[in-house]
Amino acid sequence: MKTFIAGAGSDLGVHIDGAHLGPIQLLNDLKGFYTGESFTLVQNENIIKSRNLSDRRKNEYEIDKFNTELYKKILEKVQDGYFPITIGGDHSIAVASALASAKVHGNIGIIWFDAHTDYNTFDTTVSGNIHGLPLAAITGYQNQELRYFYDGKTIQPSKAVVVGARSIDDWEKDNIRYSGITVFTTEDIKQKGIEQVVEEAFKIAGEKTSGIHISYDLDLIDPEIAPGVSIPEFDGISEEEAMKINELIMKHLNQVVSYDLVEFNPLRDVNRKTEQIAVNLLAQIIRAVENKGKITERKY
Ligand SMILES: [Mn+2]
Repeated sequence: MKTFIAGAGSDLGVHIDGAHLGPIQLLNDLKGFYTGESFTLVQNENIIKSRNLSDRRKNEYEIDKFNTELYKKILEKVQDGYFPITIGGDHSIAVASALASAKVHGNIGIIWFDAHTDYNTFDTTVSGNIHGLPLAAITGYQNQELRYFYDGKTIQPSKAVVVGARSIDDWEKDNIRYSGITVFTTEDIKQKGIEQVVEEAFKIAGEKTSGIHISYDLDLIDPEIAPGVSIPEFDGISEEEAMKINELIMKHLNQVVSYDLVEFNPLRDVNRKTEQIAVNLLAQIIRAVENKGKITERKY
């Protein structure tokens, strides 16, 4: 199957700088490996960014403008039958990628691999960082300001699953309860094992849906192993578990219709540790998608 790679170079969703440099770095690393036909890079340039901690709606209009452009580019390619792989950028860019997929594939589910649930609203956010709001926007729970560009159906909360959460704000917990999304914490992963948790996530997101969007935030992984993210959280999953998740995603590739890898921040990385993991994850997915439906395996 044909892949379309969208670099989404924006860090407008977080007061810490650097995630906007993630995609250009990763696209560069993937050069020579990536043999697909199509890619784009949307870069946010010439923007005066708000980093003001008391600003409750940091860069709201700029993010909307960025995502409108990104959405159009991804949508066009999904309509042409491509499988989009979107490289962030902070997690706010997933509003564009997930909804482009929902627009074309209809009633899809979503699995959100993340240390955070990203389920705040403009009323509940403590930081005013919009990268903490996208999953609520995607599942139609308030935040319509983040999807003005979208005229399709949002993803049903009952088909949305978060895996790996370990930092959830108090008011955000109320949003989660009211909405009905499913959350598996790192505690659940410790108890049940990563494989069982991910299989349950696929069951929920895949039940009576026409596909699944995967959104993979690198802060899911422990910051000792992957420090190159803007908001690290202690006690994350191991590298083996991170790779296991990718393996399970590839196992379910007949259901998966789109994939994001977000929040790589090169300015925060140490000895390119996070970059290496990100490249490995992306390379595996690209190869698996491109081989999907092929009889002979291409050798790289
Ligand atoms: Mn996130």
